[in-house]
Amino acid sequence: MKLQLVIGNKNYSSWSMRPWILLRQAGVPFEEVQLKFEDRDGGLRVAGIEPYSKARKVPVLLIDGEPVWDSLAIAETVAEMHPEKHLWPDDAVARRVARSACAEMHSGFQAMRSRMPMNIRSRYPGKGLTPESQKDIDRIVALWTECRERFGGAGSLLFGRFSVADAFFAPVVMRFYAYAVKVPRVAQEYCEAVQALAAVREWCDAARRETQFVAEDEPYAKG
Ligand SMILES: N[C@@H](CCC(=O)N[C@@H](CS)C(=O)NCC(=O)O)C(=O)O
Repeated sequence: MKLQLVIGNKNYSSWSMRPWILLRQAGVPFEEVQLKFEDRDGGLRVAGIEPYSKARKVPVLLIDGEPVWDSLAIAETVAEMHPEKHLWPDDAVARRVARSACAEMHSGFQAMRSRMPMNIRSRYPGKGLTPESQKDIDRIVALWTECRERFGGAGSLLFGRFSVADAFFAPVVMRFYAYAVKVPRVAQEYCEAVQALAAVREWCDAARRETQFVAEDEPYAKG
């Protein structure tokens, strides 16, 4: 089966980062198709997305040319295609919590998302911190703490070993780094564990080499 993952700019595209980290860290071979964001009419579009997805958003996973769009659908599909990789926790209770955590991440945290857009090559300590984004951060820290305490025993990630949940929260870890968000020790250690993953290091190295400036994702850049 031929897998192609269509992604946006590695520096900015938090949604694209999730399935890319999932596939790469799990050792599932895929071809990367990278498209570029364009600022257009006060918004953002993905240049050249039309042949890949009617939804016109990245990421898209093409399986023998057939698109799976939306990062959550892609993650479920990859986990289903590779049961031997145990991409969801084996324990049924842990698996329910992992799915809930991913769904909460997928549909929530709008204040943190909009005030602290992912920007891997930049550092804006303290920017974007409002009462609303702090509330999102507090909830994420509480969620991470619960997962680590209840299910993290066997390793340094949310459910011990690597799972879909870590791929989903990797962009949040990079936001916390960019905006120097202060978090308690358990969350800090989790952030370090995610940043040490080979796939995360590879994505971030490539993101730092990108030079394209996308105004829509740069609320704190000068001039
Ligand atoms: N829920 C979608 C969101 C995807 C999304 O919003 N992608 C953004 C880039 S990170 C995009 O393609 N924007 C282009 C547009 O809205 O035209 C997912 O999880 O894949």
